[in-house]
Amino acid sequence: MNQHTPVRTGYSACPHDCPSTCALEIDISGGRIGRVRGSRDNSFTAGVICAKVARYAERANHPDRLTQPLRRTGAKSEGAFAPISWDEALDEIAHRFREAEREHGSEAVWPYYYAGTMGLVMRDGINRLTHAKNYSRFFSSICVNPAWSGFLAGTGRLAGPDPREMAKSDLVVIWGTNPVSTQINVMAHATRARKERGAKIAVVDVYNSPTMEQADIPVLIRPGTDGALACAVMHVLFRDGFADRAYLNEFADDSAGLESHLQERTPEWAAAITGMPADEIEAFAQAIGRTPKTFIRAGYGFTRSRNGAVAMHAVSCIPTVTGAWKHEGGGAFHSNSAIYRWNKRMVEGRDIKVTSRELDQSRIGDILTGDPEALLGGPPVTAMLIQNTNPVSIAPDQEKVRRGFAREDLFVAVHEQFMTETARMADIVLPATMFTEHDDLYQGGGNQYVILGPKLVEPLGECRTNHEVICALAERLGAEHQGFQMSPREHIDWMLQATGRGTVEELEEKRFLDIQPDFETAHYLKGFAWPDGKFRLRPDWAKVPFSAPGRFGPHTAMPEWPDHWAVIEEATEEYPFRLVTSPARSFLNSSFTETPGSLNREKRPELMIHPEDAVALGVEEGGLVRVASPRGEVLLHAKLFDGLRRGVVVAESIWPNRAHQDGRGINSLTGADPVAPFGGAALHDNRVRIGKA
Ligand SMILES: Nc1nc2c(c(=O)[nH]1)N[C@H]1C(S)=C(S)[C@@H](COP(=O)(O)OP(=O)(O)OC[C@H]3O[C@@H](n4cnc5c(=O)[nH]c(N)nc54)[C@H](O)[C@@H]3O)O[C@H]1N2
Ligand SMILES: Nc1nc2c(c(=O)[nH]1)N[C@H]1C(S)=C(S)[C@@H](COP(=O)(O)OP(=O)(O)OC[C@H]3O[C@@H](n4cnc5c(=O)[nH]c(N)nc54)[C@H](O)[C@@H]3O)O[C@H]1N2
Ligand code: SF4
Ligand SMILES: [Mo]
Repeated sequence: MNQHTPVRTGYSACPHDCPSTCALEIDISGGRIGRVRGSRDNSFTAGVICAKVARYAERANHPDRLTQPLRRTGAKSEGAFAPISWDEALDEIAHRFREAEREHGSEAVWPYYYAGTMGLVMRDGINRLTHAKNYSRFFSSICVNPAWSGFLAGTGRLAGPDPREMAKSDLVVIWGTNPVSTQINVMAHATRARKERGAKIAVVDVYNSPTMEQADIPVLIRPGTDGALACAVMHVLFRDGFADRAYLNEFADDSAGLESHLQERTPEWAAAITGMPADEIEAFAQAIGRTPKTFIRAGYGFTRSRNGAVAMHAVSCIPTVTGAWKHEGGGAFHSNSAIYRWNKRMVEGRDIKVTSRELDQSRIGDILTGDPEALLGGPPVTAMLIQNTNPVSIAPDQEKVRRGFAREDLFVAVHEQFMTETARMADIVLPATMFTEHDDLYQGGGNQYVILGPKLVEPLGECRTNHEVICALAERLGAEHQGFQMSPREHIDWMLQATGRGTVEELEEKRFLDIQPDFETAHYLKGFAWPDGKFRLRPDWAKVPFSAPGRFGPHTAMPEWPDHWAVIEEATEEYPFRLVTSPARSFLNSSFTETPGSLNREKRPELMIHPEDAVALGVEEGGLVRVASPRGEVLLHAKLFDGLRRGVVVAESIWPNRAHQDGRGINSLTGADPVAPFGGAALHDNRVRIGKA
C-alpha cells in the first residue's frame, strides 16, 4: 500500500462459507483493500480471524481476477475465451434460456448456486429468478443436511447454548470439527476456558489434526464410527451413576429404553468399531461424567458419512443423559440457524407459486449425465446459470460431473471472481464483485450476530454483483417481481424491517446485532422444541422439522436408537483403506487455491498415510501413489503420518483438479449417493485402494 495515500477503516463481515462469520475491519486506501483484522468489539470474533482472510488483499487485488465478460471460442474445457460486452453476454444467456424452455419446458433451465458468498442478498437472490420463471429448483444438500437433521432429531430446534459460553466451560469437547483450520474463533473461546479456569479440551477426530494437536484429551477414531463412540460414552454414564435421572425424567422421552438399549454398547464393543482402545474410551466418558459443565461443539466433519445424521443425533444425546444442558458452559452446540427467522419473501420471491421439480445439488453428475431418477423423470437440463460455487472441483462423483459439463447440448453461464474449473467449462463467463464491492447482510451460523457488509470500494473492472446479473436477466426474460426492482440496500432494509430488526440505517450505525436468545431458551430449560418439551432419545425421523423435497438414502432402515449404523463404505479386500478428505487449513473448499500465501503453505496434494501401512505397500515419503475408489482415481504424494489409525488415510482438500498430476481431483473418489434421511454427500466416507503410481 502506498504510504502516502490515507488509510481509512471499513467495517464488514467475512462472506465465506464458514461458521465463524467474522466481523471485519478493513484498511482501505487508494480504492483498494489492504490489511484485514478481526473486530475486537464483536464479542464472538474477539479480534481473531484466520490467516487466509487477514491476507485478503492477495485475493481481492489478484492479477487473475475476472474483469470482463467472456465468450468461449474453443472446445469445452479448452479454456479459450474472448471478451464480449455485458449486453451481448446477457442477451445470449437470455436467448439460450428461452430456447431451452421452448424445447423442453422451463424445467430444462437449472440455476445453480451455493455459499461462496453467504450474503443473504447475493447468495439467495438467484432463487427469485428460479421462482419467477418456474425453472428447476435447487435442492441444497452438499453441506449441512446430515448434520442439521441429526441435531434436530433430538432437540427439535437448530440452536443451542451461546457459543461464547465455551469460555465458561470446564470441558470443551470439539467433536468432528477442526476449528484451528476451519473456524478459528471456536479455538479462541475454548483456549480462554483453559487459560482462565483450567478447563480441558477434548478433540474427537480421525487424524491428529491441527486442533487435536492442541487437545488435552485426544480421541482418535476410525471414520464413521462416532455413533459407536457416543453410545459407549453413554453406556459408561448410565453404568457409573453419571446419568442425571431427574433431568432425564423431566426432559427426555424414554431414558429407560435408551439405558437398556445401551447395555451391550460397552467400551469394548466400541473399541472394536472405532479402533480406539477401550480404556481410552472409558477415560473420555469419565471426564464427561465428572464434568457438569461439559460443552460439546459438534462440527460438520463427522456427519459427512453415510450414517452422519444418526451420529450427530447420538452425540447430541450425551448432554441430555448428563443434564449438562442445564449449566452455563454446558450442553451441545452445532448451529444457530434457527434463531434468525428472516423473512425472505422479497429476496427469494417466496410469494411466487412454483410447481417445478427440485434437483439435488450433490447429484449434479447424475443430473447432467441424464440419470432419469436424478432428473425426477423430467426433461434433461440444457441450460444453467452458476453463481458462487465451483462444482467441477467440489462436487462428488467428479468423473460424471465433468462428463456432464462437457455435453455439447448444455449451455452454461458461470458468474465468478476467478477462472475456476467450472468457469473453464462454461459458454459464457461473467465477472463478479467481491464482498467489499457490494452491499450485503450476513448471519453467523456458529454465533449469534447479524452483520452488515456495506460496499466499501468500487467494483474491479467491469465486475457486476450477483443481484445486478439476476435483475438484468429477469428483465430480458420477462420475469416479474418487486424484488427485481429493488437495490441490495433496499433488500437489506426490507428484510431487517420485515423480521423486526430495525432498519439498514440503524444497522449501519451499530455494525452488528447480537440476537442471542435468553439463557432459558438457549439451554432448553423450558423444554425442547417438541409439543411435549422432551428431547428425543429415540428419534422419529419422519417428524424431524427439516425442509427437503423428500426422504433419501436407506432412510427406512435407520436405527431406532442411537447406534453405530453400519451403512458406511467399510473397507473391503479390494479397497482396504478408508479415505477422509478433511479441509486444508489455507483453502476454503476450492477458494483461496489461487492466493500465493495459501499455495505456499499447502505445497501440493498429499495423502497422509500411517508409516506401517506405507511400509506394507512399499510406499515412501513423498512418493507418488495412485488412490482408487469404486468411482475413480487420483494421484497424490504420500506423506507418512502416524497420527491416524491403521487403514485410515487423509487427503487435505480441496486442491484444484489441475494441481493433481493427471488433472483428476479428489472428488473423483467421492460418491453422490444420498445420505439418509434428507440427502447430502458422504465426502469423508470412501473405501479406496492405494498403489505406487
Ligand atoms: N480452512 C478451511 N476452512 C473451512 C473450510 C475449508 O475447506 N477450509 N470449509 C468451510 C465449510 S464449507 C464448512 S461446512 C466448514 C466445515 O467445518 P467443520 O465443522 O470443521 O467440518 P469439516 O471441516 O468438514 O471436518 C472437520 C474435521 O472432521 C474430521 N472428520 C472427518 N470424518 C470424521 C469422522 O467420521 N469422525 C470424526 N470424529 N471426525 C471426522 C476431519 O478429519 C476434519 O478434521 O468449514 C468451513 N471452513
Ligand atoms: N472432497 C470434499 N469435497 C467437498 C468438501 C469436503 O470436505 N471434501 N466440502 C463440501 C462443502 S462442506 C461445501 S460447502 C462445498 C463448497 O463448495 P463451493 O460452494 O463450490 O465453495 P468454493 O469452492 O469456495 O467456491 C465458491 C466460489 O464462489 C465464488 N464467489 C465468491 N463470492 C462470490 C460472489 O459474490 N459472486 C459470485 N458470482 N461468485 C462468488 C468464489 O470465487 C468461488 O470460486 O464443497 C464440498 N465439497
Ligand atoms: S475464520 Fe471463517 S469467517 Fe473468520 S475470517 Fe476466516 S474464513 Fe472468514
Ligand atoms: Mo460447507
